[in-house]
Amino acid sequence: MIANALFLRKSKAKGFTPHLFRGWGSLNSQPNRKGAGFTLLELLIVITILAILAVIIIFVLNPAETLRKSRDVQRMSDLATLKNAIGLYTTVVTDIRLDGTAGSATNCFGVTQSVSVPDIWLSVGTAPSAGTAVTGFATTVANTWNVSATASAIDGTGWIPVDFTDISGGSPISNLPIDPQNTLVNGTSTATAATNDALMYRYSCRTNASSTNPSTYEVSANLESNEYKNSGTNDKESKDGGNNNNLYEAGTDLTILPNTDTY
Ligand SMILES: [Ca+2]
Ligand SMILES: [Ca+2]
Ligand SMILES: [Ca+2]
Repeated sequence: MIANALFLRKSKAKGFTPHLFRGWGSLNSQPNRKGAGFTLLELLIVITILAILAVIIIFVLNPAETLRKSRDVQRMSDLATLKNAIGLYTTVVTDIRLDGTAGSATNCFGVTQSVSVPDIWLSVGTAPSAGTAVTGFATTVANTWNVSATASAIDGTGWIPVDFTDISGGSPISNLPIDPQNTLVNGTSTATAATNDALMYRYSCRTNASSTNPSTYEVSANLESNEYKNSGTNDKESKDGGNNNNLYEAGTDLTILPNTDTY
């Protein structure tokens, strides 16, 4: 009763209507607790503060962006791994076959990027069903997408047609890295036309008329985080020395894969 009376007095002093809170006094009405309990108002304040803190934590940590960033870090690491592996392959192997065939890599892009049927290899399992003509190409590239059912294989049957088992001493990698999302359909990219939005890896090489064993290639990935993508706070896509500001490019010639959005 004493606690109830104190509560009512407090409530009056703070401008509350006492009869509305008469029942609530039972929360701290046990005589032995001597004010150790909480009023409903105090509980509401604590719950509100916790809710605000939760919103702030979610906003600051931004779990979706954190996941995008970790996938981007994986992509940059994967491309570095591929660059090292292909670099070792072209250094050690005499009969270099960057397009999977012997000779001058005629399935690759031409010297001037103007061959009619250049090949692009993709890490996804299903190729786009139609291509779109792009600047520098004589025709559409609809029938030049290459995908593999055994994408991770390193013996030339994977999504990159290089046979890493040809390296004396063994392949430096046991699997070809695949994009963490590895999907063609994303943003403006559709199952019928690939754009830079597709979260997949791309690879191609360049035919070299003066060499039977051309060794220039490019591999690229689409970065998606607000930190690493084009114009991001730590932009990696437009600052890689390549010709496509919306993809992260690596390799020995970053002008092989087109700089257009749809190709
Ligand atoms: Ca780039
Ligand atoms: Ca991008
Ligand atoms: Ca490029």
